[in-house]
Amino acid sequence: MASQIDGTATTLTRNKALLDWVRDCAALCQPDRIVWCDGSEAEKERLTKHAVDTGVLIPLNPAKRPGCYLHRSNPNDVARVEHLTFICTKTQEAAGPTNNWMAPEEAYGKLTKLFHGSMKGRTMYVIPYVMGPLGSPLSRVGLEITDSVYVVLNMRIMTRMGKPALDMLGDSNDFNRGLHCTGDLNPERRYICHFPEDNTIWSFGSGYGGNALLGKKCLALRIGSWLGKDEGWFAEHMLILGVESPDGHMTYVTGAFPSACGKTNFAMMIPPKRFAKWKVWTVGDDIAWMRVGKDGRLWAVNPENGYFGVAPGTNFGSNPNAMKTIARDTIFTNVAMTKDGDVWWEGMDGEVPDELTDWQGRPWKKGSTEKAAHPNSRFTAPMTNNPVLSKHVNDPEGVPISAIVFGGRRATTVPLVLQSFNWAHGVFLGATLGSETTAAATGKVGVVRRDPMAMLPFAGYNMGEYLQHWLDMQEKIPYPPKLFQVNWFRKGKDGKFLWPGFGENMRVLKWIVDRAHVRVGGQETPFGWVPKAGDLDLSGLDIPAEKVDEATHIDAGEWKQELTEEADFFEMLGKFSPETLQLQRKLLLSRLD
Ligand code: GTP
Ligand code: SPV
Ligand code: MN
Repeated sequence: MASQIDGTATTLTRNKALLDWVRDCAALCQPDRIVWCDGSEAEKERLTKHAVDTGVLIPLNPAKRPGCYLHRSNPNDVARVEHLTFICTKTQEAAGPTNNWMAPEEAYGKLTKLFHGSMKGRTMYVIPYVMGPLGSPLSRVGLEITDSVYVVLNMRIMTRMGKPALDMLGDSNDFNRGLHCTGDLNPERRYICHFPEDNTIWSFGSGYGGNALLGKKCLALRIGSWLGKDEGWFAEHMLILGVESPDGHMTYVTGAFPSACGKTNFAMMIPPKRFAKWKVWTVGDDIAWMRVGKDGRLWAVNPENGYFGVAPGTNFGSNPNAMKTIARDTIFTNVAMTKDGDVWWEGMDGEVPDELTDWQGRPWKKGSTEKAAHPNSRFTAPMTNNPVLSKHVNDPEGVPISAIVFGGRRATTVPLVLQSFNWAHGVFLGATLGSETTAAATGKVGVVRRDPMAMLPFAGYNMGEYLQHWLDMQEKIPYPPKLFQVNWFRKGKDGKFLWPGFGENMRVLKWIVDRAHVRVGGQETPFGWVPKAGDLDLSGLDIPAEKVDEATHIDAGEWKQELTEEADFFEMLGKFSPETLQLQRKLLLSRLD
């Protein structure tokens, strides 16, 4: 078998460390075949045909969705598994109280047994990829070994995959070693293990999204955040957008919202009529890597190359740019299929079809109490399909950030928008972010939990140290972005959202941009700056003024309860819980009293 490795590989790379590692993985997993991925069109065609022939992908109607395919996961494998995700550091303290921890020897031992012989009868694909624009000082090379052709085809969309990655790596040993095997999809034998001290990821027993596409949450966030702490930068669960004002001036904003809480939608937003001369451009929809530029501002790149976006709720009203993005060359996962071979999900435009094939391949009839598409069904689409893709998305330096927005999904308490008084107070707003859980991870949906900076499932080290890193970065950023908090998800007594959201979020974004450039006043409250009466442009907005009042209302009673929960969270963080943030909480409490 060794000759086979060398035979295929040497045309692509002579990197000894890489060849040795691939040989070791092959000896462990014992695949029948090894395929090195070069990222070419011919390879895509070949692998797509193979995926169709083996039932991994179902071709969709080429007249309706050219180049599009449907994939159905095993029904037990449809979301991230936070309880099976581990940070494997020498000490448990390094992983901290919010991560599952396993000692590296134990994790390597356990998973070695699982990987042993796990690819017998299967093909082992070797995927070289880059996270980040080619030539960017932030970019990183990863290698993912997988037995899943679905993973290969997704990684091809989500990363800069193939030859450019090997060219960037050269003969360097500095690459992330990602080993993935689908196994038998038994949740009892499912582990997503990160070894940040070894720049290594081992993932076994899931074929789904964030568990299996190792460049995304595993490398770009968990390993990335670890590197960011050591090297003085940020790896964050953030969208990146550019807002162009009528005079052509661009302002770049990042936003941290937890999973399935609106990043993709905000990043692709189309401003309403009132803001017809404004334009929003997408740089990224899920992950931002940010570092201090020579000019003293914070600069962000999107490490990804495509979108792995939530399907349900996406329609031509809520997110027309996403609908255009997924019109072609897209892989759909766990959505429903129409009779004529198109896709469907809850919240799509138009009439609900009478009959569908549901996400599990079963016949489905209108009026059924079960959902036709899985609530965490997704599309994987190349970013180049996005009609509002920023022209700076491949810039090695990235874009300069003027504002950072933290936003959770909160039915109560948290107002539409707040600006922090200063950096430490803004870090406090981000650190205390609460949000209702969603279908993006297995477990109960709709439970409010603390999700600091939307990074609870993704910080690859001690959460207290992570928050301290945010505080410490202040002195490294001479011209820091302004920090904000938003909530699109507050509900009225009728249980309906008070704020129309989606494109209408432009009204809030405009205030944020104006504040970031110190062009508009604000009203000081104990919680932070809020828009002065009349400063939030509501003209042409077709909802009763009382609803906006309710969405922006701050109730001292509700906040006292909130602050108690925040105290519990800071206490849970233990000895690394930053003193500064606890002081911020006490200051707020004293302002309230
Ligand atoms: P991940 O890919 O999981 O990280 O999610 P995301 O943060 O990119 O979330 P996304 O934009 O895909 O939105 C998730 C869900 O929230 C979808 O069902 C949207 O329709 C809904 N949503 C997004 N923005 C808004 C909004 O402004 N208001 C309301 N009410 N719903 C929204
Ligand atoms: C998320 O859950 O935040 C996602 C989807 O963006 S996944 O890639 O599965 O993590
Ligand atoms: Mn995400």
